[in-house]
Amino acid sequence: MTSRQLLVSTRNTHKIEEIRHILGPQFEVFDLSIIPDMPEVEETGVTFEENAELKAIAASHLFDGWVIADDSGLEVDSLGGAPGVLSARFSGPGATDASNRTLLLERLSSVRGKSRSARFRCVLSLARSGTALASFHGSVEGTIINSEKGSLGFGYDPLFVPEGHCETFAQLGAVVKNTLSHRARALSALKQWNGWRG
Ligand code: ITT
Repeated sequence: MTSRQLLVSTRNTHKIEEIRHILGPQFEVFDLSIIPDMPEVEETGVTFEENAELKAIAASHLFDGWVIADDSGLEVDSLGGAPGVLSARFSGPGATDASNRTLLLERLSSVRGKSRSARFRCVLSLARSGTALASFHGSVEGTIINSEKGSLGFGYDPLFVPEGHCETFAQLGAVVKNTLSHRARALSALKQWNGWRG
């Protein structure tokens, strides 16, 4: 079986690791380390879909083949859907995963029980030669707990307990996360895309 080459327009090493794991041997996955000179794409969109398209189209001008970009984040119901598209930059300039988690816990310090409901969302945009061809969505519902648990994964994983489980993504680890995550669901839709058959 020959694998299909796919460039992922990201410099986030955690995302790439998960995408490789989820897609398996059907795809040979590259990241932006193969285009070191590509300028940073400004994420000026107001939706995950817009930002995913911006990142996918930018890389597809510089790579002759299939390109996807992943725009993803956490929506917390009691915060009106924040941090949302700003998930990576939630705590401002110089934000890190750790500073973002600290701010999230601060914002939720007086919020109890069911009101701590949240979901991760992922939108993948598929592009080729400067044109966006399709987008694929995935989400996973869950709850934000009140202190960090676990050391696996990245981003908000130590605070997010997916529905149907008692542990965070950072405790459950890659094998469980990659079967039910927002990213796994969006990638499953990408794998089933009709256009691969053409
Ligand atoms: P690229 O744009 O280069 O892909 P990025 O980290 O800036 O990398 P996004 O703009 O899509 O990516 O922001 C995603 C943020 O949402 C990420 O930095 C995490 O804070 C959070 N996030 C997304 N998926 C996550 C996951 O599976 N687990 C934990 N946090 C996640």
